[in-house]
Amino acid sequence: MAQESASQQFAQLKDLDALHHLHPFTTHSSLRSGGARVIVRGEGPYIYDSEGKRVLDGMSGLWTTAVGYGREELAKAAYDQMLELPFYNTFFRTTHPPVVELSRKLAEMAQAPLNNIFYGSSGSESNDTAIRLIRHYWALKGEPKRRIIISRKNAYHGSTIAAGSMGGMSHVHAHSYPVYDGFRHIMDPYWYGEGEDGESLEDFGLRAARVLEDEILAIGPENVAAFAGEPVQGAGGVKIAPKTYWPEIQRIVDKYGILLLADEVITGFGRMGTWFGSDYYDIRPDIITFAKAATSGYMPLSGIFVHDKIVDALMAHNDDFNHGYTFSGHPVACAVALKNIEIMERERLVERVNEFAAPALAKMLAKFKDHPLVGEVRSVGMLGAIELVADKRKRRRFAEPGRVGLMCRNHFFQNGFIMRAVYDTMVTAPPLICTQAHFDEAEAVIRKSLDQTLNDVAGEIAA
Ligand code: PXG
Repeated sequence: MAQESASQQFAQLKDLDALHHLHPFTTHSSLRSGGARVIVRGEGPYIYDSEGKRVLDGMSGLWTTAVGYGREELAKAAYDQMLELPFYNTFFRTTHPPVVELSRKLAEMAQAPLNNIFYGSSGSESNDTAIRLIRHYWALKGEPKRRIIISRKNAYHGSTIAAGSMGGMSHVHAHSYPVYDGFRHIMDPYWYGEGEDGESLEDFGLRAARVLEDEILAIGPENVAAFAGEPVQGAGGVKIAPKTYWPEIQRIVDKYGILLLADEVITGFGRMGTWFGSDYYDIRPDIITFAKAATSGYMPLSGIFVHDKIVDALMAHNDDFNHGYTFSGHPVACAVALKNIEIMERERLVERVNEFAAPALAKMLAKFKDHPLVGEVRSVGMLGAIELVADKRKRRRFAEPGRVGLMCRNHFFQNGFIMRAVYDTMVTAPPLICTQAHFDEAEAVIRKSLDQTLNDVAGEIAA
């Protein structure tokens, strides 16, 4: 009886959700007819829905819950800070202990010249801050013409007008009417999609990086402010650049003296087995943007690390940088970030990714490379992808991109493991705490779901 009324309540909740809640990146007409899945609880790497179904969360919420769900310590850190000082702003020469402590901690963790942090509450805000600061920097340096930021196709940098324009997703641009001026997009380092027949990964990496130089020369180096890129493209399909790519990008950026912005909203805070993806690739960004796993998502917090040379330019200029958010350096979010980093250090989660979890994920995914539906598997750190194709020998995709990915994603959820479909690329970013038992559980679901999908599309697969 009690159970029945709970399920009635959830049915009503779904109806109300469809009536009153506009979801991000969602086809609302379909939501109104089917309703959303109601997620009610999380514990460790698992989430639970309103039907009582337990699902292993292979997407960490959305590339976010590094330390997993249900951490009482994080709740306690928020609770204590809320009682002490739930909010005060950091404008007008005020500060508070959590923001100072977090800034000191982050400066210690980052590469040497990144000693200052500017805060926001989302990755999009951070990228907007970075865009404004980059342009302001060049104006302060007496080169105001340097305004253009070059980024990559299929990059995701957020949904605000500026961050969405810096991103390279055409379906986002299509809803910006028109794209905000001053951004150019070059090819992404996606060997599986863009590599030519017989082209090695290494050669392709160099070719993809050198497009940056061509673009700089075409625009005129005197007009270029920065290059922006995610160390690994996440929402674009976990596209992992060949090893030759980032060193060549660094060479080009240095040669033309433009700034390098590393968007580490996904790769920051341990996901690659290093604190930052920039450490993994040994690149030297002038700005790093971060969000998501800084708090494991328990509170919204984002920020940008700023190179000393940019800070020096601000210092030399006796005026405001006219930018900031009410919640820049929110005390509760900062307290939670500090505790989250403490947990990661105490449990050696970053080292653990390196020593155990990343190799375990890679090994598990590699078991699917001979599956008839799978064109490629790839992974780095705790980021992985499976390409679903119609003809694996010819790297031929399915007609109507995304249809098969969506079918597969639904099987995954039904079978108990969340992967996200980026068109027909299945991607995963599991919590950093996953054990071998979790990888085994994921493996069984992936096998079953790929077989079910293969069954659905059997007639479309090349023999
Ligand atoms: N940069 C990167 C690299 C991101 O992945 C953002 C910036 C923007 O962060 P906010 O906090 O403003 O959302 C992101 C966000 C997906 C998906 O479908 C990915 C993100 C957000 C929503 C959906 O994979 N990444």
